[in-house]
Amino acid sequence: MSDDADVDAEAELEARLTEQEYFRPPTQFVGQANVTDPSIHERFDENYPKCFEEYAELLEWDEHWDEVLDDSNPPFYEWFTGGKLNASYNCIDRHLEERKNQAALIWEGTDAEEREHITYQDLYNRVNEMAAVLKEVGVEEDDVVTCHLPMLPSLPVTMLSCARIGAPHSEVFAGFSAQALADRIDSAGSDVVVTVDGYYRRGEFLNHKEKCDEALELAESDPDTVLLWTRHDELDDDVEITSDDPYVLVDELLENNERRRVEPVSRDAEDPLFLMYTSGTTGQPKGCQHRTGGYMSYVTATSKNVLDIKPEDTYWCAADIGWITGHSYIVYGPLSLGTTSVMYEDTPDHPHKGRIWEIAERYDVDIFHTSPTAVRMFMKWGEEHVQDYDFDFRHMTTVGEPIQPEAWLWYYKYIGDEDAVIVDTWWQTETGGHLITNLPALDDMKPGSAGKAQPGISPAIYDDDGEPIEPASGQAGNLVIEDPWPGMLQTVYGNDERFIEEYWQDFSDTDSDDPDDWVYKAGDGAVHGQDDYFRVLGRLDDVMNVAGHRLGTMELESAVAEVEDVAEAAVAAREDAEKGEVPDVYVVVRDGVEESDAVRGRIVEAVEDEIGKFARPANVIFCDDLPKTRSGKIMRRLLENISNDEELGNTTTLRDPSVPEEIRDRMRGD
Ligand code: 6R9
Repeated sequence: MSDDADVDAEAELEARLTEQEYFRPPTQFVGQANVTDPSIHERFDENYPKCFEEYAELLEWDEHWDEVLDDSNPPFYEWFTGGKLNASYNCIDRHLEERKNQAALIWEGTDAEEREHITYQDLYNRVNEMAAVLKEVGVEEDDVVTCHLPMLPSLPVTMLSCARIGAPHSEVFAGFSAQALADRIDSAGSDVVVTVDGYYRRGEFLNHKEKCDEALELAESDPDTVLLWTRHDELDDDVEITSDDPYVLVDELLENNERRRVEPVSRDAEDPLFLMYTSGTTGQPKGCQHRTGGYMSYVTATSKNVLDIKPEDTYWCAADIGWITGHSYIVYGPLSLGTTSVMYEDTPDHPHKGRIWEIAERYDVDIFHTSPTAVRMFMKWGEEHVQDYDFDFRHMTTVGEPIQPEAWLWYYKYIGDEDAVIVDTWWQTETGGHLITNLPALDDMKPGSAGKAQPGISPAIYDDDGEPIEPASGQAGNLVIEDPWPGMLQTVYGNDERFIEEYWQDFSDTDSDDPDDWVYKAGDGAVHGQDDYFRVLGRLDDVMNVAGHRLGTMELESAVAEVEDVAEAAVAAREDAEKGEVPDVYVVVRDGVEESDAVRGRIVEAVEDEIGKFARPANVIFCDDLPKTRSGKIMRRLLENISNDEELGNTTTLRDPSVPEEIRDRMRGD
């Protein structure tokens, strides 16, 4: 083709893509998909909640359940009661007969030459040995083990070892700071913590143990043991263990336990599998507690139905296991189906901007899962970084935030080559697995829309007074889920009251024992369209979504308040072309403190220390006063208007209506 023809083809395609609202899944995809029968929705609706037995039947149970759903004490629903199973057995042991020599995990390190193909047999050996190590240091069934591990094989190995002995894990994303780790160790009451000496970021070795050292100082509790994995064969030269540390080298203990076998503990379906802390609207992060039976059933089924995973596939979810996406869709769902799951240690631009596609080509990846933030970044880097690599995805997905149609189209065209199916998956840490997303062979793709409800899932839109808005009305409102589902969180760890307050109280009759009176609040705004597709608009509460990571305004504000120079502070989300949202901090300094870059620096540092570098404020804006109501509540919505250069909303309820304009003037004058 000549250059001119290229340009014409491109223009024609762009025009078609812009005019077209729906995209058909490719025929060859439909022909091979795991779910092809459109009656699945009806079948599930008619048989709720028994329909979910189909999901549980994808697992091997030690004992069959008595009842699918016990809803006698809402919102403390119980799933597959009386059933018994082990998650590590389901992810490993049951596959050995058929595929012990197939890779369960393919790990690629910072350096492309450093790779591991961990077969199901290897994974079995490693998990048994690590389970023996956990037992050796005194971990017992139901003890919560806090992990602070990056994208190394030791992370899934540790999680599955915990699951094997029935000790819930609580993995804290490696990017979280020492303070955040300390808070989570305290909240979970962990006696045993698992970390690693270091890992690589953009090719540089990061001393990761340091964060744990500091966390131990900051924590109120006093863990007995810290199990320390090593990134290389031995402890890195720059990392030290002093004699009074609670650190023990995992490798040394593994040596004592070579070839040890640990029987998987038979867990009640309702026994917790793990905790995952997530940001809420108030106070400290909440430990979302996930059960074994319902969670495993739900993530296995959605991995099969939505991600269309087959055991012979090579599947790559390019997320971090430290977040729920990685738990559900790198580790538990894919391994439960016996597929090959890819992990990569470093960033997408290391050592060049084509690294992701190079990996996709090398392992012949079939299914690729990423976030809209990553898609926007790839788009900004340009398609020239993609085109040199020969890969062919059958199926692609996005998760974590709404995807703009332009980004979707770019992804479809340049990554999917217009012949892959794409699903946009809406769900949350709390929901365990996908709730709103199309079944890829059944529904047309619609850029910017998450699609239909999953079978048996009942999303609805309610107005602010708690009244249901008519289905498919196209009117925006609060996204709620009316009926319970197996992947839902059990509670907030150790705090049932907070569980009710955060998720149920607003739209439920909390005095009632009738499950119909209980409705789960997602905290997102959404629209239910005539085509039965849901478009998710974003958080309605004080939670922002920075590059797909959830951050509570309150957490950010309390980090800023730690800085002595600060009298008062409020945080607002600024829209950002790449990260979706970024935090702007509005600060009133104490009397006598000079507004300076030094103060700005201390504020940024405080946020990095308290939460992590990924939460770094985009701007620190000094002001004389914050916009407040007469009762003294900070009106963050107005600050958001200022950050995004929008019209100021109603200011008449302010104690001093001139404040927002003053802030705006000062910003413009700066
Ligand atoms: C899985 C995960 C949950 C919040 C959620 C919503 C946003 C997630 C989305 C989406 C639009 C999608 N979100 N998926 N918004 N479209 N497909 O991301 O969990 O970290 O708990 O975040 O993310 O606001 O409420 P989590």
